[in-house]
Amino acid sequence: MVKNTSTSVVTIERFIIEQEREHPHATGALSNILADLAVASKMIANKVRLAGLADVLGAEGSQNVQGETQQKLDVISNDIIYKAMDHGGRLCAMASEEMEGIIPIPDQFKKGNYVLLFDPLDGSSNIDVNVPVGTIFSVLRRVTPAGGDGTLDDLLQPGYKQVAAGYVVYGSSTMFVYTTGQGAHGFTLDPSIGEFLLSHPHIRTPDKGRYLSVNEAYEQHWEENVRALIRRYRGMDGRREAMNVRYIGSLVADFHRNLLGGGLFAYPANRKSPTGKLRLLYECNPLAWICEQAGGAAIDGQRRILEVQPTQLHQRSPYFVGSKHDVEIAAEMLATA
Ligand code: P6P
Repeated sequence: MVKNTSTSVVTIERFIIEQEREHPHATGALSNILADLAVASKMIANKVRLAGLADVLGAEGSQNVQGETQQKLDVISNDIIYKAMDHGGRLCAMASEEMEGIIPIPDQFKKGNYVLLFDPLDGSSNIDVNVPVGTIFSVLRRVTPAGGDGTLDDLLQPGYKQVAAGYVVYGSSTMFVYTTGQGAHGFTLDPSIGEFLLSHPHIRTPDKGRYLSVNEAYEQHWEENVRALIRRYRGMDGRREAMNVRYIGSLVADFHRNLLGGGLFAYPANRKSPTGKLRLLYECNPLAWICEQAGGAAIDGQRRILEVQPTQLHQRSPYFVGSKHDVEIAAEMLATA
């Protein structure tokens, strides 16, 4: 785990600009997208912090496209990101877990050359019990001609096409972790000054995991090769020392702990979710890229998840992400039919 040992105070805005300088042809648009997302996440952090007090608890009552009851903070977080990103002139379209179709940029605003996909508040079912939740985002360059509205073609791109990816974990502290392909870097919010400060530069995830994050309640619904894999991670076949099982049921929290401490997060397909539960475009892909940038790996069971060509906005995928050695074990054991 990398801690920032330098005494210099580096804000996320300054870090983004310094990284931009490494790309002489950069226009600054991507930097602005990241800076705007940092502002939106501070606003969401405020809402999450006050969840118990500001009567935003409890379900909104409506259902989202996933058929899940929307928590009030889901809706609020979605609106915060939309309003922070719709007018900057850098995006030509957006997509959110909370909204069925493509989210167009309002007519009165300039259309930019990027698209943003996001899960505004993942793990929201944990909100009422004060378990850490998170925001996840993915940025792609548009593939359709500049100037017009973005289309599904701009959104349905494989994960290796991402130009930026990140997450925010609203936990004991609020952390913003992102990559633009120049390593994965973590920033911790100092609420006394309202700034994200560099705290985890160049995150490296241990090659071999300490933690196993999987919901074993589904064991009866897994394929036999998945059951054998989980038994191996738990040291039950003598081929690997046992990993500690840590499963919060909040993807960003489980992923973040494993990224820093080393671990394997698995959400296999099961008879209830035959293509897995997690969404490829705005959950699996952004976290996979961050993990790879930190030296880890991510597969869907058969191939590198960033190579999967999406066909639907909200498509799901089986997911195995984390320490390289442990993802390699999954690839080996799941290759067998
Ligand atoms: P299960 C939360 O609803 C979520 O999307 C992820 O944050 C989390 O990892 C997963 O679902 C938990 O799913 O089926 O284990 O409760």
